[in-house]
Amino acid sequence: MPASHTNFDVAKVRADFPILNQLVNGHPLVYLDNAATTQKPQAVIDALVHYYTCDNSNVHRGAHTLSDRATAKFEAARKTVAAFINAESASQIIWTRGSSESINLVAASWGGANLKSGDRILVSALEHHSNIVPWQMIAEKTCASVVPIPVDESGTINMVAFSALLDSRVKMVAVNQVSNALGTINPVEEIIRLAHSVGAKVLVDGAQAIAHWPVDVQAINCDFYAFSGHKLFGPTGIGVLYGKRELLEQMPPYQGGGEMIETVSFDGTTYNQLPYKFEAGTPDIAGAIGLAAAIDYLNSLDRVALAAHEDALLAYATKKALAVPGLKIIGTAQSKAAVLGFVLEGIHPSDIGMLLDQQGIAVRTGHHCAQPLMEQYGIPGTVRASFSFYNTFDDIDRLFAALEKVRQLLL
Ligand code: C6P
Repeated sequence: MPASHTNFDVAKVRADFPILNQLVNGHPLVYLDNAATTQKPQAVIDALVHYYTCDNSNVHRGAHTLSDRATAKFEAARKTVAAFINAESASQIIWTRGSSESINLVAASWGGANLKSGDRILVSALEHHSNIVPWQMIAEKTCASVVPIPVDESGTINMVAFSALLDSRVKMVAVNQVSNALGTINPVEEIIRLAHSVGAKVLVDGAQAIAHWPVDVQAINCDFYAFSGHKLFGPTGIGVLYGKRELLEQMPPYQGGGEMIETVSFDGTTYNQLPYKFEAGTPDIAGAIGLAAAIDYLNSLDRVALAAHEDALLAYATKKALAVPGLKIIGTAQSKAAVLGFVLEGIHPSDIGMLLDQQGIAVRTGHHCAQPLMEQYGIPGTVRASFSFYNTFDDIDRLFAALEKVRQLLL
């Protein structure tokens, strides 16, 4: 099978990711766990090494050259992110530790200030725990309630049921753009339009979408958008929260500490302007710079070609999966991105994961932090192969050849 079925030059991009070129358990690594975290191109590794070798310093504080340099790069990274998602201004980009912290920030700060008894927060049944639990926590404090938006057998949000849930009690709708467990692409523009028609705000969890196609927060008109750097070829420990300016301005700080204040006295404290109001303490400076390097790298590639390649990988893997006796694909929505989840009759997903690993193939198994969804399917978990643009058709052939060995061994 050729490395690429499209014009996209996979071999060229693979050379940018040194980690891919290694043996695991005596076999060339096949990395199919990109929904958990993506690998890092050399440009990101170089940016981190350069920062710690030449520029390391604290930001916004020091009266010296290194601090000035670190601050300039850190703030330039914020502008890079703003341009990448087409935010109106860099001041609407809040650095966090990742998608989870971004959602927790909105739930605690916006939710704490705006929710009251009887209010409703709608979250889809497809959500990652990070887009369920923070809402449950704030609902408990404010006497609001979290109501699931039903999802059908294919893993598609039931838009009729969603519309029926919308009324003046709904204050927040929190949905992912792509489901991490199934790969379903949700119609976020339509969800946002409908939610806004009853005055609700919308948070989009972009953790699984951001790596796959260009996101335009103004075009989709979301109120908040959350994502993690490590799922976008950047470092772990850095994430992003975008918010509409008027909402961020009204929201109280999330955490207290250095940087988020304007003045502090025992008579009272005033808070810094956006985005610093939400950034207590020394941030992940290297992480922000590394994330900007990842975005620059991605921008240097043809993103239309990347997306087409990933779509072709998913179609090819789906076709192969359908030919495996006893295999059931979990997640068959019409619109899907880069995720193939499945169960194999008679074999536990974690046994499959372990035996694939012995053949050099990295997948994730389990509930994928989406227990309510697994409960709906009546399964403890799935095997999940998730693709990125550096995967090849040969990777997929290797996956299914290894799976056949697992079947022969255990059935
Ligand atoms: N999903 C997966 O293997 P953090 O951990 O904060 O970077 O991202 C949390 C998160 C939020 N929303 C979605 C849709 C996600 O997929 C994730 C992370 C990983 O599916 C790790 S559990």
